[in-house]
Amino acid sequence: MSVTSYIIALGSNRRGRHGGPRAEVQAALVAIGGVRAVSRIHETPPLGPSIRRFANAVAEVESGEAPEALLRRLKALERAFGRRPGQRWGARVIDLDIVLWSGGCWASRTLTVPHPQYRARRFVLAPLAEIAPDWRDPVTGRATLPLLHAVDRRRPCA
Ligand code: A4P
Ligand code: MG
Repeated sequence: MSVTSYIIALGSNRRGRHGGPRAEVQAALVAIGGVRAVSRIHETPPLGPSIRRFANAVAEVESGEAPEALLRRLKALERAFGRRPGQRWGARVIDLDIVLWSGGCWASRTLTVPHPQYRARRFVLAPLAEIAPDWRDPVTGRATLPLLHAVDRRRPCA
């Protein structure tokens, strides 16, 4: 199979066996492997009901896996890091979402790429702008930087 590029968003707002949220994100980057580029780790205010702040980062990963195979591996990694199924949007040791891939769009029962919410999320777009400012959303045709600016215009104080 040919090599494919994926953009993966990492988030943590709970201590795990590697340490605090930053250490969990760093350990997850090592575990995922194939990292070609990685953003800084951003400390972000929680969106949704969680109280704890998040560590968020975005990585470009090279992989020969098809999207569903990568999702299965990421879910297995989340479990290995100690993430337990529970309240949606609850505090989590690690959350690994597939944001974009070089193949364009993917839609199945278990996986939608691009991630349906990434266009509205500053905690994804700001780190993404560091490593892939020109990557175009295949659905809207808009690149990362204009998407980030649009979010900032809507919430000038966030
Ligand atoms: N799924 C479908 N498409 C995808 C995709 N592109 N990537 C399915 C990953 N998974 C995808 O996700 C639930 C199911 O979505 C998966 O089993 C998969 O089949 P999950 O990760 O198990 O559950 P979740 O994370 O609780 O739900 P969700 O909808 O992924 O939540 P989000 O969107 O990840 O939001 N605030 C800050 N500051 N930073 C954060 O990182 N994260 C969240 C969680 C809320 N607030 C936050 C942050
Ligand atoms: Mg998720």
